[in-house]
Amino acid sequence: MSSIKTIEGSYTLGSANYGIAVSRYNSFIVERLLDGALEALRKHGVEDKEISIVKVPGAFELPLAVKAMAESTNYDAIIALGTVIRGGTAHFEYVSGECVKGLSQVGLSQGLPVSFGVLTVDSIEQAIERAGTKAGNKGEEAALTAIEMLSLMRQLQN
Ligand code: INI
Repeated sequence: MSSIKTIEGSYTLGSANYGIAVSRYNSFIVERLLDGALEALRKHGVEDKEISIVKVPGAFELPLAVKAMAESTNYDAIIALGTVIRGGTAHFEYVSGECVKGLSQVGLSQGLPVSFGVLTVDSIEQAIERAGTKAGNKGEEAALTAIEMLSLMRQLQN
């Protein structure tokens, strides 16, 4: 029998506080991502009192809000939700690039899980597909990732 130890997160962990940062731009899509994230958290036993929602204007603003949330130490994991559509903006690359870079920096510098639930797509059709229709729900996926990564971090930091 191998003596190699494997450490992996799971969806069962004690109580935890989750912050969800939501950008209002393309809100008709982002609200579906939020529905998916809330459903996933509740399905895994997270209570509503353990969830806070913070709203910002657009995906570009997500990193700053998530940084402040992380620094507040009120949250064990943060889920960032937004939608950037290439067809809808000439500065797609800037908005999506700064958003992903900023969110990943916050997670690394603050040492807490920050899930990337931001759709970066070519068209509204692709966004709809990834917001709970044909191709899953990116918000649900991000929430599940937050739970799993928090469980992993708790094991690694023990
Ligand atoms: N913000 C988004 O979240 N998605 C977009 O598709 C988008 N477009 O198309 O421009 C967008 N722009 C706004 C941006 O995030 C900032 O709010 C704005 O530039 C002010 O800083």
